[in-house]
Amino acid sequence: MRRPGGIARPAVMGVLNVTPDSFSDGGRYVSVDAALDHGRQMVEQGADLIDVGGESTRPGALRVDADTEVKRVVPVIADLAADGITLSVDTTRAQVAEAALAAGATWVNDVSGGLADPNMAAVVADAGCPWVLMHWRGHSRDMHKLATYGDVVTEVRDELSRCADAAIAAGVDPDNLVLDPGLGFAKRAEHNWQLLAHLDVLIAVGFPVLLGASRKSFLGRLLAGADGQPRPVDEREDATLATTILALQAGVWGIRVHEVLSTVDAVKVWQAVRDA
Ligand code: PMM
Repeated sequence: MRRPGGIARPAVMGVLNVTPDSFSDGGRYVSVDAALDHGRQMVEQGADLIDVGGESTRPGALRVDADTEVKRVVPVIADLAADGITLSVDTTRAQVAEAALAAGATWVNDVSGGLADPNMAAVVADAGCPWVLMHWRGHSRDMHKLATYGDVVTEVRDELSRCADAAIAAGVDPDNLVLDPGLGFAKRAEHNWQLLAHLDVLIAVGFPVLLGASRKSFLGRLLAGADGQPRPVDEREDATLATTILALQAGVWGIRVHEVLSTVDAVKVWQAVRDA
């Protein structure tokens, strides 16, 4: 089993969005101090790495410029890295990745799978760092209309495999690659459920797989009340945990979550059963 960045399965990646508008934690950690406190708290709770993002990728979100993204993430990364915390930068831009790596991040989490910025592969290859390639078909503003599939499971697998091939051709060490099916990105609810049901198909490609289902809208819709309104974002934690257990059981390497404490508890239960 590969251990990207030395992190063994099951890995827990804690989400730290330093944005005013992310769908689940947007606006909560905009000040550097609040972000630092939350990042440190997630590490105390057992997160293996913290994923710092400065651009919202919520469906329909408008883009911010690269300088704004750098200004949001770099101070947070620099301070948390000084504490010895393992950090990934959640960005699709090579310029932001470069600044984040210089500030102390040691992972790049690219929701575009390397497709958004032709310079990203070279930055990652030069840094020799792990790179999460997430399945993506276009920026948030347009992604809803890109959610058309014949067989979502094999199409996501094949499109991600091409991203991995391109990364390797650009000089990235295969041992540094992690694949992520990108739940909610150019996917309708039924696509997310199908991907969750067939994680084995993506895992069979041979790279560690990361899954991000935490608090996403397909869970909110599943749990809608009698009035048809989706369950609010901060009341989707139990459903998120259910996806975590299913993903671990399917064999993923890691999970990307907002709520670290309950995730680590669930991981411990899963491990105890596995080892019994
Ligand atoms: N989801 C979001 C952002 N970044 N990165 C990866 N690798 N996988 C994901 O599923 C993913 C991601 C969605 O927004 P959030 O940061 O508010 O969860």
